[in-house]
Amino acid sequence: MQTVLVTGASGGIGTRLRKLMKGLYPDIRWSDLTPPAGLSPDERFIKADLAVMDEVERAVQGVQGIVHLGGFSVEGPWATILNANIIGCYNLFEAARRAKVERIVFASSNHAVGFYPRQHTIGIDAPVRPDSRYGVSKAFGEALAALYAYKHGLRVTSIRIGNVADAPVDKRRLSIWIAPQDLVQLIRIGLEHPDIRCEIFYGASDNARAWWDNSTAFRFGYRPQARAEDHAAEALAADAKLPADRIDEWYQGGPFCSDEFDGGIKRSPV
Ligand code: 15L
Repeated sequence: MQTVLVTGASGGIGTRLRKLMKGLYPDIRWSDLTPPAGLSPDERFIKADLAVMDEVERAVQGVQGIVHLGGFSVEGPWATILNANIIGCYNLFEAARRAKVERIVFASSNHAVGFYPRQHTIGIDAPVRPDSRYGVSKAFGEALAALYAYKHGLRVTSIRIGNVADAPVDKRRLSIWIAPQDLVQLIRIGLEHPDIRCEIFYGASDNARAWWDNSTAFRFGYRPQARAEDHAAEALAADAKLPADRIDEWYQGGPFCSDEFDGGIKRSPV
């Protein structure tokens, strides 16, 4: 892997990756709508609006691998999700195919499956249950990944990222937290492992309270180093200060499920 493009370079995860991926690949191109803060002279930036195919095509030229973090990273109005995450993701995969990019690591999200109750442990074979328009866009990205892998031969890994932070900040995050270094480990598997075809991993650290069966990632050699339980006391203390919310606390997607919820808890799937 000589040249790697990372989209969404100016966002929260991109900013962390710029430090952690330094020197991992000979040529890393960082892309976004605006340059990341503190870009150093040895870092290469390419401006690209994901919703504009010409700009995406320019960004992927000569690249072997892409880490696609770009797009809108929370729930938003339909027009925003449509442009940034649906059209943007299509443009990225299609431009990658045209430019003969070998591999894509797609930043999917736990919100593609957010409407599973917390009492369920789900693997990657559970049907998607998005909890938001944002979650739908991540399920769409996973579907694009399968199309471009099986029809066009790209090697694609979708990582259903939980929550990237230095430590889990509340009870829900104790189950879904991923430390930045563990995320880098998963990304490297996606970019380098010889047997990748079309995989889905859960982006979670070694979390004793996990709701996800991450055995596929473990089979590819993932060995998370960070343990959520080491931060349990602080996370539970912070959680005690949050307002009680039945929907939020029932489902894995938390506030993304309770936001705009008018389905009636009794009629909702368990
Ligand atoms: C996500 O997918 C978001 O990008 C992030 O901002 C967090 O809200 C995270 O999920 C989460 O579920 O905590």
